[in-house]
Amino acid sequence: MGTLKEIEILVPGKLHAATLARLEALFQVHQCRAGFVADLDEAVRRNIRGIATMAGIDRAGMDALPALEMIANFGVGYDAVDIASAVEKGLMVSHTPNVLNEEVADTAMGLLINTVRELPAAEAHLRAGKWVNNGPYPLTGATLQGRTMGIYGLGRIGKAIAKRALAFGLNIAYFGRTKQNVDFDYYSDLVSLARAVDTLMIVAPGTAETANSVNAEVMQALGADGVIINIGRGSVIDEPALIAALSDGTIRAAGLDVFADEPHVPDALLALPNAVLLPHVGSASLACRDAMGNLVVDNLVGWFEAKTPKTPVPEMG
Ligand code: 8YV
Repeated sequence: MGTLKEIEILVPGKLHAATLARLEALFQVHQCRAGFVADLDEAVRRNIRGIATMAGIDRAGMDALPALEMIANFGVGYDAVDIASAVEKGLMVSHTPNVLNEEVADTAMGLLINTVRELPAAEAHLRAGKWVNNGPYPLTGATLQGRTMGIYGLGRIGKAIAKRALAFGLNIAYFGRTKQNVDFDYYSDLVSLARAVDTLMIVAPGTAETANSVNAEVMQALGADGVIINIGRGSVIDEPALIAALSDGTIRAAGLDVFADEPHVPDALLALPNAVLLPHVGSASLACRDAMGNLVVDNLVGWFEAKTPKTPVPEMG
């Protein structure tokens, strides 16, 4: 076995700067635009054994790299990696669970409070001079108090959100594939969960199973005081149905950190006063991204030194 410095790693698209620096110190690193792996010179492509990526990789990208062994995904969600192709090709895939749980849960609660108590709009009122000229910001129609939060996806991040929501005095219920050994009420389908709660916290990953699962029926079931928060993946929500539900009062408000076609946010959503919109910042603190990036590098080192990455994705068995 050679040294790590002989191993060639490809970074398609942007990567957190500290992560790139650590990778460059350890490996031979090549970079290309996201989605343009096949455009690299054959002489470069044939020696690439690992990938570190925030942007993901598709089948064509994998096919263009004949010596590829490992894909280290920057992020707990790895929907941008074509996992079926990776499994079929016998590639190792890792992700970055746990190190972002608390940061994302903090963001989720901040987004919930901003949405329910209209804090961004209240600040805009102050900055526009309206407090002085027109008087106080109107009382908010909604309160956090007395709410029941239905968590869609009670995994590691969902549980960190639940812990915080309990401290705020909220009741909690959840929906997921399996009933867990927790004290919260379980619902085996999303519509029943939505009927039982007034606040839907989406933490679900972007998979074929979850795609558009928060649809018009779920929004109807949530009801007129309903609030939807999405910190998981944009694909989980039927976005046109959400726009309609926010426009006609089927639900009260939504707080979104993720969107169907990032970084593009539909004009109809931008125009809605009852939508609080964030540019996918759930884990976006320097400290959290440093921790995620270190795990990306540790996974690559673990694979190339001992075939034991720290955090392989569940599909690796
Ligand atoms: C990152 C995320 O923004 O971990 C995830 O799944 O969505 C975020 O923490 C993303 O992975 C960066 O590429």
